Amino acid sequence: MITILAGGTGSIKLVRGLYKEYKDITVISNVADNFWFYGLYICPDIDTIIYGLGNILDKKKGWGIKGDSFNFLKHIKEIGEESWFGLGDKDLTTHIVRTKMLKEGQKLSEITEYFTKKYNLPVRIIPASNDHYETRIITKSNKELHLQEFWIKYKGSVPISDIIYHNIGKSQITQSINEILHNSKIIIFAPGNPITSIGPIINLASFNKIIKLLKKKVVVISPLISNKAISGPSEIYMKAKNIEPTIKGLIDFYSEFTTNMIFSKKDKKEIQEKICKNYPNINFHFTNILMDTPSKEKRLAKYIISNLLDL
Ligand code: FO1
Repeated sequence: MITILAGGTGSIKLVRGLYKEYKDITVISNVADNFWFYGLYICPDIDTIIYGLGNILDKKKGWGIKGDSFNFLKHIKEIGEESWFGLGDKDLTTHIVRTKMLKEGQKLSEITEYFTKKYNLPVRIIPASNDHYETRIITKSNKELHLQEFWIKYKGSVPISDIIYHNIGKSQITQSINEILHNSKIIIFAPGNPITSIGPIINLASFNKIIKLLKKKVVVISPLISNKAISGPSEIYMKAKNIEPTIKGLIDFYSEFTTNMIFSKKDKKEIQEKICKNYPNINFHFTNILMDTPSKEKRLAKYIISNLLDL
């Protein structure tokens, strides 16, 4: 089995590539960007994986359902209510059904399995936790904003002083995760935001303990090329956590969790000449990690399967 830690809108590209090349796939999804909106429980990262593998994802936006309409959102705006979060009409179906099932007492992992079956996806998608904890941005004026509010409502324009995972200390990993991690041939950290997509998973106390013991089979794919995020606000969030927003900062951040990291060939010279001597326990691999076409998604998946499956 290959297990992939995923979150954000970039991870699905790798999940999609691997899913085409290898049949026994488990995705552990970030849940710390989940939030309540209009009484509905929204789980963007889980939905991106489901829609992406179900081939209905709006690939241009990277989230939501392709060709969706936004009549609900338009109308709620017309009556003067909050409309900053782009809930599409078809997408609403997922949030309504999920919220109903949650209120009936089902766990998020059970609900996610239900959707996986509805869309006939032969993968396991496991929420990192069935408990609600959330990534919050602490602003310089000392306000706490949910990640979605910061990034979408305020368009990332508010000065940040810190980022926290609110309630993580009281949250448990989903029960099946321990066995899944132990049974995996490799555990891949998708090229997601280290602070808001992968960070919330690996900082769950029991996850953290297990993954450090299994670091020999962890493979991290860099979300940065030439010290720039491939997409999204990785650098902003790394800076807020006092992590140098560079390849070096990224290696430092992940060094306690992994012995294998994949970077773009463009970073080979810098890493080999200046960085790798400080990290003797990490094997650095170089290939083309940009996945802007389906064939590049498959190419990276093939690279991983041929070079890193038997660690
Ligand atoms: N991202 C945006 O930038 N604007 C939106 O209005 C928006 C709506 C949305 C609705 C459903 C969904 O599943 C995802 C949505 N996203 C939107 C993406 C989402 O905020 C991020 O991808 C993740 O939370 C990052 O982990």
